[in-house]
Amino acid sequence: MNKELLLLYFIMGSQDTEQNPAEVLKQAIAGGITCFQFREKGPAATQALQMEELARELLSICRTHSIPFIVNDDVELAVKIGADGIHIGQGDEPASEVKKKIPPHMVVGVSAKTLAEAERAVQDKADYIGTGPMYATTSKEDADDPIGPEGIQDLRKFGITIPIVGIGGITEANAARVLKAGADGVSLISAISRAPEPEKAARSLRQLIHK
Ligand code: TZP
Ligand code: MG
Repeated sequence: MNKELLLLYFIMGSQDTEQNPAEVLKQAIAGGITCFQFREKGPAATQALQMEELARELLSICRTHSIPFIVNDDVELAVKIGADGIHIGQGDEPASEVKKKIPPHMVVGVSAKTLAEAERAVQDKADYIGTGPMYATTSKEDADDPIGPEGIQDLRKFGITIPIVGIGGITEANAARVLKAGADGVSLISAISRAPEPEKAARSLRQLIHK
């Protein structure tokens, strides 16, 4: 995956907005996001059938605008709908196993926080790593304590060269710091999904981190 596509990586599920997710996604794209992850999680998330329907709707919006569409966790769903990638965490199957179940062109992203986790992801040929939480977040129920941009700096210092995105509590106020620490992009939920005007929020972020 071209790492430029990770620059402004928007993540959302129906639990992350009071608005219509399709509308929020369209606005986020108009504002300049470069990648999208469908992450349907938690008690407010939709159930299986509805989830596939929503995934297909959001995928089709992404396709129209040539924005990569990544599915969180659900390998089966990602393959079924023909997503561009899958993002997995440490609690999921390792990337090396996931790779056996997906077409070769499909991107695999892995959440990795420690050096050992990142090294394993590299060994498993992950396409990128998501590291965090950078800052405190309310969008993930079981989020660990924040590690700050220093967490990315450390991974770089110890030789992790594959693309990294920072995640967790990223806003206009701190996005530049995350990039400066060595990230190729910022991934975020609420700064766009819960903004009164998602398009405006995405545009400001994009201008701020313009490369
Ligand atoms: N993984 C680590 S923090 C987080 C995820 C999915 C939530 C990020 O959401 P927000 O609203 O950008 O803090
Ligand atoms: Mg997961």
